[in-house]
Amino acid sequence: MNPMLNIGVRAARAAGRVITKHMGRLDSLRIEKKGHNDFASEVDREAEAEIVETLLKAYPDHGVMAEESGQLGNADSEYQWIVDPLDGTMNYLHGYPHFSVSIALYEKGRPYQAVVYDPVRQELFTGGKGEGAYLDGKRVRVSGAAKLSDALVGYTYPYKQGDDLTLPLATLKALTENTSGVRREGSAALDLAYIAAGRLDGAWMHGLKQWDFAAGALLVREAGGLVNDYQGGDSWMQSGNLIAASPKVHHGLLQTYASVQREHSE
Ligand code: 2AM
Ligand code: CA
Repeated sequence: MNPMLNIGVRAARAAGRVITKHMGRLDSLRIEKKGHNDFASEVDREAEAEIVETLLKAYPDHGVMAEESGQLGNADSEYQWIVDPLDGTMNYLHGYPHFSVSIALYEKGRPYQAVVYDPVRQELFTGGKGEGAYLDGKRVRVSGAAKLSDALVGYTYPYKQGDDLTLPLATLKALTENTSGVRREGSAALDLAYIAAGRLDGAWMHGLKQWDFAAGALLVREAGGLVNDYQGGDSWMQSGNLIAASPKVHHGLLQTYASVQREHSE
């Protein structure tokens, strides 16, 4: 394994231990409200501190961009770690056992290594640029689903108060009508890892932050899948609006969203 990825895995497992340790005392956690539907707990912070310490101890000259702390370490380094210590915080705070630790390493601004770790199932998804995607050390590929109508797809829309839901709900309706099933499981990083492993055939995601998708998007691409914005371009890295899927399902998702947009611009 790439030595930097190895450190990323060590950091993710350390964060996973913090997360599971506190699962028995969810009622007494200190919770901070960052915005409507947007929470962080002392667990997010403790897990993040564990990750940052592991990464910067091994690589003191690297930079780290972390959800709760922002930029740490050397912002000018060609190596930047993008960290989400607990993706699916809402699930976690409710005791709904579906969340993950997401750690990506960018080299010169491009995705280079990726880890998504599920501390409940103890499943480790890893990948490296040009090296493929792995689940617990075994190579994985996106699904071979040929048609959108056979696809199981994820849908992520973190609602913020005041949002106009017309287009997101029209999209949910179209996905419900045109696929086998829609899942809204609440951890974007894990959805992407599941696409890489062929458990989901694709996903429509809106308004993500870089730490939500940085690791998962690399996993999807390394597993033979596609990640694009809604027009098939690359603006998703800035906007966080993306479609990720196995190639044939990806095409179907792009067409579906295009028709939703057409209907709503008329
Ligand atoms: P989080 O748990 O780290 O916040 C489901 O809502 C998905 O969207 C999760 O991956 C969640 O990540 C992310 N998410 C939740 N609130 C968000 C926000 N305000 N901006 C961007 N992503 C968010
Ligand atoms: Ca997140």
